Amino acid sequence: MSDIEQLPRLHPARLGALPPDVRRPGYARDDLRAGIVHLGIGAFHRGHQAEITEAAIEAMGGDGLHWGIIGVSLRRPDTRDALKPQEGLYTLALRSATAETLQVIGAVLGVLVAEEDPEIVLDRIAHRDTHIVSLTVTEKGYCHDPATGELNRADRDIIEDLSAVSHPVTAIGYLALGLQRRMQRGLGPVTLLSCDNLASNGDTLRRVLLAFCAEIDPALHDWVAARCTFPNTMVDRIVPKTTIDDVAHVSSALGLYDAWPVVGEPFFQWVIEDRFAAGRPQWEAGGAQFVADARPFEVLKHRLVNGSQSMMAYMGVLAGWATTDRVIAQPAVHTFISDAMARETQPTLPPLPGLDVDAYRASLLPRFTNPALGHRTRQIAMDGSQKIPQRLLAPIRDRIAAGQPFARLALGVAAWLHFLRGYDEAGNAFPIEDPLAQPMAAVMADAARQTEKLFDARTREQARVRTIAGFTPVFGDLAQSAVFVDTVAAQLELLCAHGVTGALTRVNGAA
Ligand code: CS2
Repeated sequence: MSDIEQLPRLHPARLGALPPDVRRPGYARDDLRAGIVHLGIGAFHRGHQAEITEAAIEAMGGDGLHWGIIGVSLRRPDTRDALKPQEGLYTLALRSATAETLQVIGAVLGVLVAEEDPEIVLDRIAHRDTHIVSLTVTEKGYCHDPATGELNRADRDIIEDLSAVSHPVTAIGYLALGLQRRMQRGLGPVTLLSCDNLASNGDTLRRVLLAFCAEIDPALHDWVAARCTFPNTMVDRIVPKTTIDDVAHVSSALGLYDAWPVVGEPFFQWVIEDRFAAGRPQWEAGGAQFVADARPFEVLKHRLVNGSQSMMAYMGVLAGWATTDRVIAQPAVHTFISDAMARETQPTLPPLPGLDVDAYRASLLPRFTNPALGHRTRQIAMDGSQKIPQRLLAPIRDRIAAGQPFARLALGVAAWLHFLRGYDEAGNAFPIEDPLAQPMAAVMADAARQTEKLFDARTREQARVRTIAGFTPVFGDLAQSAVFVDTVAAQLELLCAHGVTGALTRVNGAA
């Protein structure tokens, strides 16, 4: 047992022992009841929505006390195991380069592990006090086809959930059965609130859930379609995976052992369409913005924030830069990301009335530079098949449609393809963590076979990219676009010949 673990455990009875500068729940937590069920209680939810819910609970006085959160982990028990002895309490550490604030959050009342006890999760969704079911299950948790946003009926877990629907394995299966139970109990509808980085996340959730419901119970399909709402949301805060060092640092600052704090940046944004079927917390008290249409904000964020992060991640993994602050500290990357955002991505954005997009864009580089976060490139690089379509391919399509160049965004795509080989520039191998890793590996192997006899580098890379882009679940019809194939192939050729730094220097020097 480490010294830290010997400290008294963070617990509601010990809140009085916290140092005075650590914020703590400013409401009668004993009276807090659950009104929200959250599927996928990872670091992001605890570092984002839960903090804002805490602010709403405080601001709403007695009315806030029915907006506590029951978190659900679909499979892993680790969050429940860490938070149970703490009765749900955990610390949020917000770090900039020069300062850190600590806040003990009380909004999460408990965590359920679906795999251990599916019934209790379904009952909670079907509880009369539940008004919102929110989700951060990552992009792949929607079991959709990334190129079209439709339910992926070939997904193994979806096939399983459709054939044996009493013990689901997917979030979609849990939602469908939980809502079916609500309908059967004669309870009212809920709001289904997606907080993942998917294009039109609410619309996508609605589409896949309704497709699933139609298969198992047409009456349920009609009930959900008519009564539940699915607001689109844009969520933003960088919340890396918590490390052992974070646990030690936060616990010693508290003087109490917190087994699983969360670390994030001070920046926060949450833009939500105000369409709630059964009420909502006053999240504006914590800084959330309510709008009629959140989709332009999603496009802004996925393309500028996440697109830049993904490009930095693949280049970083290839070149051996472990965290994003190290990547962006390379002058060639700094120039590249600034130019990619300003010259290629920003012109593709939809109108955003009232938003100063230049200022928004300028605010991103300091966020990426934050050295206190240690945001790992390997973490961001995961699940590229689910991320690249909305982050890089969507703006590329817009550039192609407008007849505009996109060499920088193409270098981002080429870096992903290069990363998919599974080894870095120093020859170190790494695993590809991606739900489509297997079919993509097959496509890559196919491309390698088809091109092994092509000795002209450009012809070879073109043939390679054309074959890989034929993988329609990710690329849609982009293999048909000669300019897409040629531009990505040219960048892949640069990466193969000159490595990340060499390719960046050449692209930075181009018009
Ligand atoms: C990151 C995001 O891991 C990733 O894919 O790009 O988690 C990113 O940090 C957040 O979306 C920022 O809001």
